[in-house]
Amino acid sequence: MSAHDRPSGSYNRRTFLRGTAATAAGLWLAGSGRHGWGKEEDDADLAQTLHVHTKSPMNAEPALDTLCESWITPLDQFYVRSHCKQVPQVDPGEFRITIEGLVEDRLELSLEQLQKEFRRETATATLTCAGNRRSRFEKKASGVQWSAGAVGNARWTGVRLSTLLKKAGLKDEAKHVWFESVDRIHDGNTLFPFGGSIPLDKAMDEDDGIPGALLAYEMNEKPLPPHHGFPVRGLVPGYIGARSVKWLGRIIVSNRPSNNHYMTHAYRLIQEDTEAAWKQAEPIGRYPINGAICEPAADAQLDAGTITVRGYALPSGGAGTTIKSVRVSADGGNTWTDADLKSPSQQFAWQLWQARLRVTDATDHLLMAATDSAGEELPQSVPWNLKGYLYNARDKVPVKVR
Ligand SMILES: Nc1nc2c(c(=O)[nH]1)N[C@H]1C(S)=C(S)[C@@H](COP(=O)(O)O)O[C@H]1N2
Ligand SMILES: [Mo]
Repeated sequence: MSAHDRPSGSYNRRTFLRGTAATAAGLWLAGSGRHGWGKEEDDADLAQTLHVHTKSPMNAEPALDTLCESWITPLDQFYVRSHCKQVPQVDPGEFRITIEGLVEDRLELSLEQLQKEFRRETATATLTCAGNRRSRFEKKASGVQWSAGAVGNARWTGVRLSTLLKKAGLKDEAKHVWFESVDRIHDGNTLFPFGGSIPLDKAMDEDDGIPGALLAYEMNEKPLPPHHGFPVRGLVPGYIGARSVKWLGRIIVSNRPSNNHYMTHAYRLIQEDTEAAWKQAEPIGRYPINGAICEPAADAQLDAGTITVRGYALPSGGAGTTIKSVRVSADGGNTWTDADLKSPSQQFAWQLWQARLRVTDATDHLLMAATDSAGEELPQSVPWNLKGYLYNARDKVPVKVR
């Protein structure tokens, strides 16, 4: 049943829901001095704290020195990566999410039901775009030329996906869980929603208290901001950002991976844009280890002597994996200095680090290496791919020393 053909008997309840949810959202909007969802005000706010690559769709990242100041990334420092030209405006009172497909009982839930009828769970997890650090490829890859700021760490609060799937009841053939957004993306003359899927095993993973996936309605204890998926988004710890679908509308349980454009013709590692190449490559799920030097900035002027180097390292996205070590070098990798790990060490979350490093007038770049507890390390180089995904080589920052 859609919002349009609901029997009139449910009118009072819907009006009531709209009232309470809108009041909650209204308080937040008033508190932040905003007047609407996804309007020009939000874009102007973002542009004050983020470097905007493109405005429509909104693609923006923070300055690296500010980014690595805080283990939990403040909302106004959190990168935005959207494919739709306009932020969908969802009335929180009208919002319904459906769980359908290979389930015993189709569910249709309001925001209020999600928030009141299911246990509230909070998970700290780092979200990273598969295109983070794309601009570092020597041969330019297509897409937004991200520096190393398409990554952020937040506390996500919502409902475990597994809880909803269990309530709906899974059929035997169920193997994958699809997420579909309410946004509509133009490509040539077709219009389609953003979407993606994860294997059912990941969705049902409840190890160590960290959910395999969350339907998040809060980010750092605030309602999700419009650009980050208000009112509800998927959040899949350990997977590339593209699988954490914003402005969530439908969840579909299936026996095969989603056939959404962003599963079949994006977020795969290909060398040339042919049907055969897309078919042959696998959709990217888990992200590999990554990391970057956030300070000093590229081309910084330094005095010879001991300097402070800071940055982040993200362990590969497997359960239980944490960063083991970070090292930096001022002489092209001949000698290395261990960095101090400065933040909590958690699976699915980045590690902030800092090192004191001697630079001389022979130093023309700084290098960073890292390893994680799953045995992954930042590679010396990354083979180019057409769409510029998963660049995770040792970071190399050019500097000038006097
Ligand atoms: N509906 C929808 N969900 C989406 C996207 C999008 O364009 N539309 N972008 C994805 C990508 S590629 C990334 S990296 C993350 C970015 O989330 P953020 O903008 O909250 O940082 O959202 C993902 N979810
Ligand atoms: Mo992304």
